[in-house]
Amino acid sequence: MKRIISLTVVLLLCLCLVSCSHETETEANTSPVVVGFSQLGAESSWRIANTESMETAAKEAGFGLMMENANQKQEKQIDAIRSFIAYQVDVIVFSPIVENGWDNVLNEAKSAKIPVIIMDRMIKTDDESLYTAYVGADFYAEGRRAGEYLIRKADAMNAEHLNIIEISGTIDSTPMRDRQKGFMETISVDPRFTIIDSMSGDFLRSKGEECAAELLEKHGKNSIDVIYAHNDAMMLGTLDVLEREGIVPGKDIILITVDGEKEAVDALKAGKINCVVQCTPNLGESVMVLVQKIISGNDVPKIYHPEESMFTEFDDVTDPAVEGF
Ligand code: GYE
Repeated sequence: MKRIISLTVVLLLCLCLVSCSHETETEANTSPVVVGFSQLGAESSWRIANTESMETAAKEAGFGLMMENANQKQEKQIDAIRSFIAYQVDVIVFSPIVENGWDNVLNEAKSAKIPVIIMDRMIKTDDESLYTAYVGADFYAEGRRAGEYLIRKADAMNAEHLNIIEISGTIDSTPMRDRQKGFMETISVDPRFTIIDSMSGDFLRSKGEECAAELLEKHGKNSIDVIYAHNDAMMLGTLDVLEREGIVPGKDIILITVDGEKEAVDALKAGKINCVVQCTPNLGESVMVLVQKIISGNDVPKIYHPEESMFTEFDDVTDPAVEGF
């Protein structure tokens, strides 16, 4: 009998220990790391996928995510960052809509000792201490890839001369500047190419459509050989215009775009788009790995570019690897 009683006591003690340690665990979990995230908007499928990637990665890492969407307004992003500072989040992450105008608010974050990760687009500043790390694509390399595809295409067609229209992204944003620079620098060494016009479609499908309609009207379809759009959304808007006008996309006019969303990759497979330069929106996991390292006091690389490539009409587009997000 005695033995049974002492066994029961031991068992009860074990149970208590297990539940006690469980309690301390849950207690620790009640104050998770909080990441303040200022997203710039919801202008494209890329952006929506990027937001989802941040939400999923934060959840998987067990971090709280305070997210504010700025609807394409820099002032709203600045307000959001200020609110994260007031809340004393552990780390601030933001995707800057344009490159200039961040020094003041980032100095405030620095004074509050809150580390900042810049995600996707970059800022222009003379003070690199204003951010801990940057995670985002090499947009210059993307622009170069678009140019390299065009040179290959011109060779394959034995083209003597090609007139190009550019539909660019948001003025003064990093992807706009660098996709333009990379493309121009690559083709400018080749006398077969002339950029006859460039217009900003703000990365929006509706504006891309407007630009395409206006440029087509202005130049006439026979003097446009190539359209280079800085993202898929604007290219998909352009496709709508071309098809309405009875122009055969991908044949009458060569179409080059950037991002790699499913609708654009499907259009490449259907022969309507000639080249899709990839830009991954799935940056969330890399960002959360950095957050973890930063709060644990570890060093992190200042710049991280994900690996990217492109899909073109010269590839085997039936390969399952040719897939959009
Ligand atoms: O290409 C575009 C989005 O900054 C890389 O923004 C991002 C760009 C992307 O609106 O679709």
